Amino acid sequence: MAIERTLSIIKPDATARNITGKIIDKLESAGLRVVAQKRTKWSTADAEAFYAVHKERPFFNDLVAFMTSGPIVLQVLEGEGAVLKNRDVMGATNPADAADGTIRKDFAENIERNSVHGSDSAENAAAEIAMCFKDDELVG
Ligand code: IDP
Ligand code: MG
Repeated sequence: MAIERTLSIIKPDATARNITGKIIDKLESAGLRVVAQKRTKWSTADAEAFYAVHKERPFFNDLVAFMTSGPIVLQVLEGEGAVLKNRDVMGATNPADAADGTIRKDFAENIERNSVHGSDSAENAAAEIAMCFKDDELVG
């Protein structure tokens, strides 16, 4: 499988509990490498743009409120099959369904406050990375 890059976000529930290091440890231990990283806080417009694909979903407004409720950590991860590997380490969206050892199984509070985001395809990864970082902020 090819070397890929994917967008990862550590969400406000996790920054609030001071567990960003524990989450990054799981990502790095799985063979993913952080090639860009910044702690920031999204505006409502930022969150609405990022999650535009979900704007018709019933949870959209709550999701935007949650994602703007505190700091987040945006990161680009690189590695063999990084998109799928990151999704594997994250675990299922609902922590009740997440496999043992995954980030969401170990750390998520519920289906919304689930600690991490990860791009779901190579195409979406490229678009999400471009939304969050300039080319010269990626240092492999
Ligand atoms: P994913 O993060 O596993 O890719 P998506 O379906 O893309 O899951 O949903 C984006 C985010 O929206 C989830 O990570 C979670 O924070 C929130 N979310 C998804 N489904 C629900 C729900 O049924 N209720 C509340 N929030 C949800
Ligand atoms: Mg998704």
